[in-house]
Amino acid sequence: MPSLVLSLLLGAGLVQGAAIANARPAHDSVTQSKAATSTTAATFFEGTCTAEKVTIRKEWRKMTRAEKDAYLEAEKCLFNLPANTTLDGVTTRFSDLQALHRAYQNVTQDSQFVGDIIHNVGQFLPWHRFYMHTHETLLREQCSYTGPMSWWDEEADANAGKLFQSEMWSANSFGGNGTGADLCLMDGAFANTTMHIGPGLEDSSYCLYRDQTAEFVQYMGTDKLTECKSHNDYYGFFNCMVDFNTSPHVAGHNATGGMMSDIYASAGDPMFFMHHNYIDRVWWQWQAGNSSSRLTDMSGNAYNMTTLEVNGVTLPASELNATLDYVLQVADVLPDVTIQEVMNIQGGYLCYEYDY
Ligand SMILES: [Cu+2]
Repeated sequence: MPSLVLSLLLGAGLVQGAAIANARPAHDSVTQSKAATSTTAATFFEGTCTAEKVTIRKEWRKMTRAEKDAYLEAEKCLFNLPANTTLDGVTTRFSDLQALHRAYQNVTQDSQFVGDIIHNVGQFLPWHRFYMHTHETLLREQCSYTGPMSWWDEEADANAGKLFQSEMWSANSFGGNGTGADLCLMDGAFANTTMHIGPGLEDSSYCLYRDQTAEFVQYMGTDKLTECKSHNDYYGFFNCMVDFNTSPHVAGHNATGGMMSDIYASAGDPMFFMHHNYIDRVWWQWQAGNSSSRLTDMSGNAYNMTTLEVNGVTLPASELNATLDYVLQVADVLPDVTIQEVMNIQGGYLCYEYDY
């Protein structure tokens, strides 16, 4: 299999998706081998995942005060542990996560620049499911977190017409909108946090910032989700849900705004993980809606074909599609897995359920 070297070479590479602050030369460099209705009423236990072992991911508002505090403390613990990757710009264990999400948007494989291999590609949803699991694993193993993982019910907040008035943004949760000229986050558990990854592909010291933007809320409510879930095939669902600028995935990023709208640096805002667990839940709801086909339904390009074309990259046809045996990586923070291993959130490698 080809080796991946996250690029030092990108000048003004192609970027897609959410707004990008800039496209300066990358600093990340790592070498690794590419080895090889209610959802929740239904269970799909397999292998080592059993009813006794399954963990429940709870919507933030369903968490007790003690659970919320423990979750926020564990996240802050990751901000206070030393980095454990060699990705450039890392300063803390949390920044390892942020940096690896960026690194996979800037990939050189066998000396060929292939760019972003985690967005606008078929493996988007499985990779981000694996990435959410990676975050959970760090909270539990490095910060002794024993409580539930959590998610943000964006659909409910959008339907209620008060996305930015919800408890998510309160001073004893994730804090609210940015304030001042730099839109720095000044309240909540992550107030006054200095970031070191980004903006964009740059590394500098700047505040964790937000810029809540109401125009995107229209893509986050039940109408849009119903449209996306009406697709019978993964590709249609994925495009509607994740890929288009009118998608709930992009809307959640851009409604939160600030760092969350910077595709490279976005994982620096702890809301990223609440948002992507929500997106993961919607994918799971869709999968569970027709499990006989959708637990194995994977498709789409494995690479951004425009990036390959612009850079004159040629790859074997066998590598161009996202298939169940495609290998997902998180810069060795956890061992690689295949897409197949994360298709079922109760398939043994993963073992969780959403509370509703
Ligand atoms: Cu992402």
